[in-house]
Amino acid sequence: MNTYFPNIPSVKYEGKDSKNPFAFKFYDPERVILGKKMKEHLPFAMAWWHNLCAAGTDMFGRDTADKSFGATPGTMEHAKAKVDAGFEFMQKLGIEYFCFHDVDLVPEADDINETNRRLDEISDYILVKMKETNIKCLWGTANMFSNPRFMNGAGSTNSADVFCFAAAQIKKALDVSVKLGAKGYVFWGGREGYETLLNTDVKFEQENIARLMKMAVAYGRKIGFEGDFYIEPKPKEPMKHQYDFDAATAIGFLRQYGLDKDFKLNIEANHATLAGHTFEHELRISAINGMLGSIDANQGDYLLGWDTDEFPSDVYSATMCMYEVLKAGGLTGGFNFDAKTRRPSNTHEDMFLSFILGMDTFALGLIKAAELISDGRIDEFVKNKYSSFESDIGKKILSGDATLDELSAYAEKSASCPKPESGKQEYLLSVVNSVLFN
Ligand code: XUL
Ligand code: CO
Repeated sequence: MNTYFPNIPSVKYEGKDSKNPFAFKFYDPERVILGKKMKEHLPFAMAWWHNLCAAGTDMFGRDTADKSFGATPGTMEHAKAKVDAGFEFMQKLGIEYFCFHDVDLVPEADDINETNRRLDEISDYILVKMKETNIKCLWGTANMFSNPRFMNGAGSTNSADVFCFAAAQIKKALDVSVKLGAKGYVFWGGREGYETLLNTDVKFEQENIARLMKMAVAYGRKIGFEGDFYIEPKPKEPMKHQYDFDAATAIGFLRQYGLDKDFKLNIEANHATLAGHTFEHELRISAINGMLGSIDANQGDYLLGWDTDEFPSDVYSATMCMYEVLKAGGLTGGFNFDAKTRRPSNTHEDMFLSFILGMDTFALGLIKAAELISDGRIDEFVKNKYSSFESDIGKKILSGDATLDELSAYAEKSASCPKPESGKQEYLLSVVNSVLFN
């Protein structure tokens, strides 16, 4: 320890009055909420790519941060330095999981055989660290969007050769994920979509994506992967239209191609808002379909409108998220901070301060969501709202025995037009405020 971040102590819970920037104000891992420890409610994960690889490059400017960790980028020494720095980072914050793309771990070589050899070497190295620290892998994935070969898509490509390269990358990423004991395997279809329908056979592309996913499931199960496969919906960016537009679209796709037993969804907050939904909407749609698997915890910016991948600071949104998660009985996956420090927040200290912000925000969200549930006024309102279906004609409708003739006769007999009751949105919002700021 203390090799890469010598000036940063292990981060501990000090309570809300603490002014220590390197302390948690709300995340108290051992605190029990609704019968479970906070750290069990919130299995946090570090995203290898943002935290250990991305150094601030954006569309208009180069790196602002130093992520060399004392080694020359593009070498295996650098890949190993990132492992060492990453494990020191996670240990100091008490983060128990990480997520990775294949090419986050090692520099990609021109020859796929060499890339795979490097992946073997680095995963051996990571495995030793995992055993020493008890840090685990939440999920792995293959980056099938950065390399120019995927410019026309991976599963959706027009080239059978490129399709085979995508298959090869998935096979290796699954091998590494299984070797590291990952709980999940993610498909985020960054290039699975189109810029114009004029050059695109949508049906062909979607069928081929499904074929690739089926092969991945068959291979994964063959090598002993027992976890969940995930689709991570996103409506656009980099493509104009991406096929996994939102939770409902992805669920429809999975059911259409018989993939729904092996897949769940990985819901990312910023992707939800890009799709014109709230984070909680995407979580609710996933949960009611039995497909809420994991979360990419971040937030966007309504003024910028693109995928800014900011660390979560919005307690209101985190509360609504945790309300959905608690109601769904928790996640099988975890909370991966798919988030990056702002470009001018370019120091190693900023990496820690960002995670402290994100972890405290979700801790507050958990505390407040549990209070909302214990308060009971929202649940009570919703239950009463639908109470007309608990007896008489409503009960009959739910039983599935009612016919249109019968219901029409019922309405004709009542004759006078029914008066709907208030939805009381403003009252419910004031309940939320009173719990948030009690
Ligand atoms: C991109 C994104 C990805 C996925 C994994 O918007 O969220 O980092 O989480 O490929
Ligand atoms: Co993501």
